[in-house]
Amino acid sequence: MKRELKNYDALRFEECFHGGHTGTFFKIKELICSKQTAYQRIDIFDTYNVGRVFALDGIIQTVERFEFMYHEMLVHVPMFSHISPKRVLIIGGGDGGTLREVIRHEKVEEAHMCEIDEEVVLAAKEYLPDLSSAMEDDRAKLFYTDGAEYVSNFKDYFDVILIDSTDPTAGEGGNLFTKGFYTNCKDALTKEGLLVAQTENPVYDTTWLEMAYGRINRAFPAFKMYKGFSPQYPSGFWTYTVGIKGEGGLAKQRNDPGLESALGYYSSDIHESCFVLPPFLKEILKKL
Ligand code: AG3
Repeated sequence: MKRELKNYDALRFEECFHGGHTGTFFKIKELICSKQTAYQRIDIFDTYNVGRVFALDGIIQTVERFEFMYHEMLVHVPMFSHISPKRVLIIGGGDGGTLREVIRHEKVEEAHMCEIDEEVVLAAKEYLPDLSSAMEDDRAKLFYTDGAEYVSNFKDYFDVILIDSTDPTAGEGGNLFTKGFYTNCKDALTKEGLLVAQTENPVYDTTWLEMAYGRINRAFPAFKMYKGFSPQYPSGFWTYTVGIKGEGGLAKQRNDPGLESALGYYSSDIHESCFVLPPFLKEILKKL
């Protein structure tokens, strides 16, 4: 007789982080897609309580129920800090969550998304419709090539650049993060342009955070870190680093009541408070 699969005997997915001594697990309700591409391994599965999960080389990229917290913070902090962001470049971001938030800003005329692995985009279109919907928008322009190379073709063009990469140690993330890359990003930005990169958690292993922060710091005249809560990733405490090209700071420049009332994490208060960092983290940054 066929026995129904119960939550307690389901298969499980584990992301092991930082030496393999700690990690996050999800019980798998149904495996949706699992494939090796030319660049990395894609896994998408359904869970019992947090919707679908999308991972690259075993590193969690998106958890449907929580992804809004990460994507809203990556996008709306720089987008509301810029007086008029018309041209935006996303590097990575193949699941479409970042693009979706960018497209919500009516002033945006062009949103380029440069994702090296087209298979990620195809999988997101098929299996993650809530994230990938904005890919159909007329203002969205999708490119499947190396982000570092793509950005080097532009001078004084983008108002905001968003780096929505996977971990530098996983898949294709690694080659994006040289000082030369950040300098090319600065050159591709307009006078008051802003770059934001997700810079991982400040808790388990801060090697990557320190490296990215240090390099953005050297490539841009001004820079700042902010924090957000992102339960889908290790520790839930997430950091973002901004490179500021012009004179404008990072105060909120505009109100958009229609958009803001539809958001679940970002707000004017969050915008102001996210730049307040705890002493232990300031201590780490002081050394860089
Ligand atoms: N970008 C950030 C992935 C990093 C997650 N790190 C981890 N799970 N250890 C994800 C892309 C979402 N659009």
